[in-house]
Amino acid sequence: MNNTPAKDTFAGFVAIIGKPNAGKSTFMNSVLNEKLSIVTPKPQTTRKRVLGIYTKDNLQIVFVDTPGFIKPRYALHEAMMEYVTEEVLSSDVLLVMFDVSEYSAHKEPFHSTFFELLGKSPAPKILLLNKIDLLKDKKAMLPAIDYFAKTDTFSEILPISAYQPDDVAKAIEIIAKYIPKSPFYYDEDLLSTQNERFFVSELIREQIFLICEEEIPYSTEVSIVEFKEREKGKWYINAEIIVERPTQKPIIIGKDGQRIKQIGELARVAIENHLGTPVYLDLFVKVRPKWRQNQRQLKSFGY
Ligand SMILES: Nc1nc2c(ncn2[C@@H]2O[C@H](COP(=O)(O)OP(=O)(O)OP(=O)(O)O)[C@@H](O)[C@H]2O)c(=O)[nH]1
Ligand SMILES: [Mg+2]
Repeated sequence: MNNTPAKDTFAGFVAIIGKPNAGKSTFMNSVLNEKLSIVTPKPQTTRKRVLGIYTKDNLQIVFVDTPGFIKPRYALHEAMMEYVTEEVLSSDVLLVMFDVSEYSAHKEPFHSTFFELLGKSPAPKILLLNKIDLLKDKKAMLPAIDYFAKTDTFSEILPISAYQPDDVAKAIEIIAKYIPKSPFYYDEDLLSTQNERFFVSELIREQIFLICEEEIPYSTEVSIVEFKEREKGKWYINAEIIVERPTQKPIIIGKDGQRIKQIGELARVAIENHLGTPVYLDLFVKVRPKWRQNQRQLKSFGY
């Protein structure tokens, strides 16, 4: 019989919250050194919760990447904000991400409703002032630090660049101090909980965000219709790109089908990298009028 006492383990859920485009998904990917959440320069890229499970020695931090905090304009936004609220109310630690390069003394960094939501959680709150690499003069972050310190909301305030491994390591060290004693929630080899269909649809949506302009990325959803793993030869994936209006369909398709071809080629490469196998990707564009405002439709897309 083994008489050595079991080592104490520490485990907890850490919600990554903040405004759109602050670098929440970038940070989580940096922590896990893996592309789990899609990242684009456009706001409102993330729409669902994405888990990133960091396990090292006797510590497991379950990061939950969330959509950026916004005032809802559609049922889609309401579903997105429901994820944020649920994570704020249930997480062990709240990691608030703010793009410090956009701080201005003349503008409130967060809408008051964001602080109201934070106030509903007893969890310790850690503020990451992200994108310090964009500051020409590092002193420029002092007014932001001062402002947030005066809110009396945060246990820690740490300036970082989500691109810098040293900064990310420092952030993990600080977060770890607040993780409670608990058994692990997940197998130590597991990185995330979403299925492959989810990652594939996200990688297609990422290309639409990167390639299409204006309202198109926001009016678009991706739905996997067929996902066939094959022992031999390429896997077959058939996906629908859903748009809101008939006029948006030719925009996605492009002249002589050039745009959808480009989306398909770039997404296929990303999907092959992710799955580690060659893939045949078939894309079709479908119109679902006002899907962003339709609860049933949203449900069918997994919201
Ligand atoms: N210069 C710089 N850019 C960054 C940094 N972190 C993230 N970015 C960029 O900021 C943009 C937004 O990053 P995301 O990680 O998608 O931001 P997000 O907070 O997840 O955004 P939403 O999903 O829309 O809420 C991308 O173009 C990133 O490459 C950083 O530390 N420095
Ligand atoms: Mg994101």
